[in-house]
Amino acid sequence: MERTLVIIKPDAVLKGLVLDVKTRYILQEMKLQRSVTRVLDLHTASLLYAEHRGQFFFEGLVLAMVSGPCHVMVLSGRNVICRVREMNGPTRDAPSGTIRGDFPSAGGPFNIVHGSDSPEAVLREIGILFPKLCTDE
Ligand code: IDP
Ligand code: MG
Repeated sequence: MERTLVIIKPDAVLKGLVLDVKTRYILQEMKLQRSVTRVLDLHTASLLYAEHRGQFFFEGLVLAMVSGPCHVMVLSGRNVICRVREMNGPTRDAPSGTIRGDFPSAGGPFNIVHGSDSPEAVLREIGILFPKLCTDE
């Protein structure tokens, strides 16, 4: 069974969208392995998005991610990495029917959700946010 890491970003958490977004994944036969609401610190947010360091939006992205609580989840299921990213929708101009398309956001870094984009990213991101899960299993 594949795993992925999903983050409901602070703007969505503050708007009270956690349950609605989470339910969408669960209805697609994805299993919730771990979930926690926590405020990321600057170091953790920078590590998570390290691949974007140097891009014009990096500082704004990191500040957005520490601007309030995130809801961080590990989901498992068949082909879950790809299916979550399809459900989330593209980074910009996401169509309706996708999570990013259906829930309003302020745009820029505030696009409701993050989903890991590869098996390597899953391991790296779970290692940052749920280190115990990595050593246990
Ligand atoms: P993804 O979240 O769809 O995988 P990435 O290209 O990996 O998209 O970018 C990571 C995050 O960085 C995006 O979800 C978004 O929050 C932010 N981001 C990406 N491009 C821009 C931009 O042009 N302006 C502001 N923020 C951006
Ligand atoms: Mg990405």
